[in-house]
Amino acid sequence: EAIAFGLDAPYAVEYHDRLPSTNDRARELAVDGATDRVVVAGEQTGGRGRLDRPWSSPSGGVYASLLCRPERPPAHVPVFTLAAAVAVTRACREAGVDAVIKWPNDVLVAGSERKLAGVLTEMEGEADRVSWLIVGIGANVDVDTTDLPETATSVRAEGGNADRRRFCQRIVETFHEYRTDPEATLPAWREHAVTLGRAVRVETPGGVVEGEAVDVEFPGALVVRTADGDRVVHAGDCEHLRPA
Ligand code: BT5
Repeated sequence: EAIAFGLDAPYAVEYHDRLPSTNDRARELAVDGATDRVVVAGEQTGGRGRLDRPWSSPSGGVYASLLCRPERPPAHVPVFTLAAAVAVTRACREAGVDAVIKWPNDVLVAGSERKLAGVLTEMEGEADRVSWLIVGIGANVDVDTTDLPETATSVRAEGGNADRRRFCQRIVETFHEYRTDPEATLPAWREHAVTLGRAVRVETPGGVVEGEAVDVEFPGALVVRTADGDRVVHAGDCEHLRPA
């Protein structure tokens, strides 16, 4: 049985000590007609990343899925993913860790570029309107790095304040701020991004794009300056080719 997490947030919170995946639980709630919920778990047994990659979800991390029904067309959904990345980055910085965003949604530690957090967005939409949107956030907060992949780190390991409740609360508050004003997301995202100005290699569904990342465009596309001109990349896995 779910118990309240006690966040002071504009979303009803459902807390579970352990779930397979908070995104899957949020989807059940969405299908039942719910909205404005946050599902939080203490740990996950089947945490998912993008493209069905696994997400290590040991106890001590923050695993949260926000369910809402923004009055927007499905094409605008990427902006909510960027908003979640901004929210996590801010929470990390407030916890004392210098976090940056790698396009589109990886939150890394500045310098080492080890991964602190990721975002998995899922939705169902009609032609002109999102029916439901689930923004799932996994953040390594009070976690020992031995429980994480080699490329990962945690707020605790970086010397930050590992108060999970506060971290989660700040994520929800910031996400809500941009949910109600999605156009404000991009300036905030640019401010925190480490990808802009960098040489990148992006694996897109349509092939590899290499060049300099020059900007991000609404609702979240990366503009890459290639030898053959500017390419607008809507989705893909991005790799920074050289250290900053
Ligand atoms: C992501 O995928 O970064 C999105 C992760 C979203 C997880 C949240 S937790 C709450 C909600 N419920 C879910 O089931 N999911 C969401 P992607 O960009 O595909 O990155 C996945 C890759 O990151 C993996 O292939 C690993 O290399 C690495 N990885 C796995 N677990 C990690 C962790 N805890 N910290 C850092 N990196 C990790």
